[in-house]
Amino acid sequence: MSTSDQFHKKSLDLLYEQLALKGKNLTSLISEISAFQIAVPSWALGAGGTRFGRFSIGGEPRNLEEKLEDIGLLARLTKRTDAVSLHIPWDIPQDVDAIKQKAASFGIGFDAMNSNTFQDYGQPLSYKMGSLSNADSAIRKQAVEHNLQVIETGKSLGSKGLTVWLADGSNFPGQAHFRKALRWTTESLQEIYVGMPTNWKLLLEYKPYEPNFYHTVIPDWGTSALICRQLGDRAKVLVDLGHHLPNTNIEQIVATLMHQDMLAGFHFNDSKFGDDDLSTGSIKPYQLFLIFCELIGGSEEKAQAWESVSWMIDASHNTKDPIEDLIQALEAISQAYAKALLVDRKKLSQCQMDGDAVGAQEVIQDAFLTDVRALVREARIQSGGEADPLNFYRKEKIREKLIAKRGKDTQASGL
Ligand SMILES: [Mn+2]
Repeated sequence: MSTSDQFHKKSLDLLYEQLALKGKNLTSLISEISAFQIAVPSWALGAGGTRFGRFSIGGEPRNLEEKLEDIGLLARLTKRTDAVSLHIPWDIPQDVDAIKQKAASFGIGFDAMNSNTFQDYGQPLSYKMGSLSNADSAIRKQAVEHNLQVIETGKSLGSKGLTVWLADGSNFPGQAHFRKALRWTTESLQEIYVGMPTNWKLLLEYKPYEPNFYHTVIPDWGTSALICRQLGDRAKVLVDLGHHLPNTNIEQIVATLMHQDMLAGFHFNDSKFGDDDLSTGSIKPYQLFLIFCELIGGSEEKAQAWESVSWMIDASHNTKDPIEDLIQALEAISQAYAKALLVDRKKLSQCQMDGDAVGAQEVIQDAFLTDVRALVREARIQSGGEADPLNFYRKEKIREKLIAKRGKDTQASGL
């Protein structure tokens, strides 16, 4: 037995005994961790960039088929992802049946579709001054039709959702009419909403700034929720962790949205200052854990069903190998989830009722400070994944093999 296998066995035995003393069942924890799957977007497999430049990592997937191969590899190593979220027009499937077959061969399904009206990509009219909120009705119509086309593509693939993130906004005071922009956006989204099949949901994302730096049409969860209310029950708010101003209480937003059955899903990433697209859990693991505490609480207390929430990683890998970064992100998400599962919710509830702030903090931090790495690793092993995916990836020299096969200067579609 290797040293790392021995270490794992000892850690797991210890954890098993400790959790048994706390009345926790290791088997059910492992099955809950194993069942939690997170989608990977089609734009996450290439080196990301900033507006200042982009540095290729070599061996990047050259087409959708190769992106699926990379996600298939991730799925095989980690057993924590079973779906791809496609971005249109970056990844339009040329042969739908072949793409479906390829994805199925890796056990990969199709999560929510992503439309793109934040850049010009060969369409007749420019989105420079906005898309769904544009003052020109012909541009709004074009943007609506793009979204309807994305829905059609998604239907053929078996997707069940449309994610809309709008870059619309303005850079200078006076440039845009706030109320008109909001009304036009809502009207455009209404046209898109009625074009969705009845078993689909619309995930409406928000972002406080960037690429516009004075005003964003949908800057926060409240504005997104207001619009969703006007659309219908199948429109819900999408929370992207990086799309908040520093120190925003995101766990409270999650609780509030679940209270209204309005949480569509999550985009996982992390940030220090703003939308930095850093690896999930790399900056604020405690925040991630607290978010999972609210998610589990909201689901257990029947505010909103766990199954109704979509999960996806949405990060940019400017300096890391994207596959390594995704392995780390999936691990961090599983750890946060596992820790949140350890919270003694009965005790916490009692502390809350008693006004025992000290006791409540002890309960929360007892779970957070538990080392759950062996638990997450064991869940992965039992699911048939690699014990240590990152180590396996490096030892097998997978990036080097991808460079040999695809070339050193390949560039995946995306930003
Ligand atoms: Mn996002």
